[in-house]
Amino acid sequence: MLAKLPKDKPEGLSHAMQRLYDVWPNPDDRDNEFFTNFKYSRITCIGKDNQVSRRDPTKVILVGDTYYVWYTRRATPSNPVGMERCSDTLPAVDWDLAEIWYATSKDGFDWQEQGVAVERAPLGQYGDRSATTPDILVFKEKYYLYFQSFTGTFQSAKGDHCDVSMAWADSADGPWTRCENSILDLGDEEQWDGGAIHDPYPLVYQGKIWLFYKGQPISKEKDWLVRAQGVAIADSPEGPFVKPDINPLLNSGHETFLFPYKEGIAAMLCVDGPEKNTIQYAADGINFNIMATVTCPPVAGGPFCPDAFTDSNNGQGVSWGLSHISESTINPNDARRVVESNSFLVRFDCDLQQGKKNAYFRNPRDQVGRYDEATFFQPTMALEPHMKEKLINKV
Ligand code: AAL
Repeated sequence: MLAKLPKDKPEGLSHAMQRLYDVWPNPDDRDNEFFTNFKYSRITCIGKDNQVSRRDPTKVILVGDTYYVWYTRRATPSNPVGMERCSDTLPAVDWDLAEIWYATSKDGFDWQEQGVAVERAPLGQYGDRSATTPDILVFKEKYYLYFQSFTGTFQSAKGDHCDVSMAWADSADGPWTRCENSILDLGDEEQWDGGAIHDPYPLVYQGKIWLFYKGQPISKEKDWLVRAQGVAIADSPEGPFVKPDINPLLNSGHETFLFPYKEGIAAMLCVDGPEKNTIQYAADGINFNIMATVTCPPVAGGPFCPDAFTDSNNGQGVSWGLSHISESTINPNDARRVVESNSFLVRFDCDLQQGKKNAYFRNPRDQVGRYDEATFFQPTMALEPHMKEKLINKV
């Protein structure tokens, strides 16, 4: 075959060569508008902090000349102790016994923590255990925070079970009024979202509010779909939210961030599933296709996305946002696994905008240099001594 690819797909190509026509927008990442490297920066005030965990930032929004972000904040006397040992004061998981706080910034690097936005409800009431994993909607000059609402104690039998609730305010600085119930119902017992609904993520699209979310089934058995995401659509922020029959829309990902792009919606998938670390695009907001694979994507990214709510039908994309990094410790109940013990917020920059592209983010070869010695031998990558022993002795 000639090196210059014919415009129309020739017959008799290998599968790999067919994919250059059928799947990938361009044979070179540098010419693929959906490809980007991600660069990270430390931020002030809401960055690394050994006493306080901050995670799962919302989209960043601009109000006047000030950026706003909301996030899960936990300040407890100990690190998470697991669902079996948690108490009224000891958190089960990193997002337990948490509240939603917010911070502001003039430049996206230097942040000031402003205080609590949504507190936990008083003991005994709906939402008394934890308010976590928020995301923001601005709609008809009002502000809406959608978040995970936990009531009662964590129980290992129920797992990471919560409702999706909402709070609203006339100003980004609050005060926030919280709903006293869930605004998005779990699916039926056998549905893909029958066990839990996490990571609510609102956008305004095609004249309606599209609330994307991650679902989880009741069972984790092999033939159940354990990681998928879908959407629920409403005319107004209070709902009712209606789930289209075609759900789920993504078969992979965790804490996925999405953004209007051109006439459709793009999604950055990380962490879980066969299509992790991909950027996908759906021209109709529903049927997503893989457009690029990326390295080190932001975890739980909250992009600055000026047209998230403008329904412009010509989304401009994303060039920066906040995400989180979680410290991991070995799970006391299972040495093969790690648990997130403390998280902190960082800034990411990237090149996912329409128009002029920035060469600084576009060379995939730059990623090679990222994987230095420290990467390969960090605690969660290095082979542990007990495992080395087992491999040598073939046990
Ligand atoms: C995150 C999110 C949700 C989960 C927990 C906190 O990764 O998917 O928010 O409930 O972990």
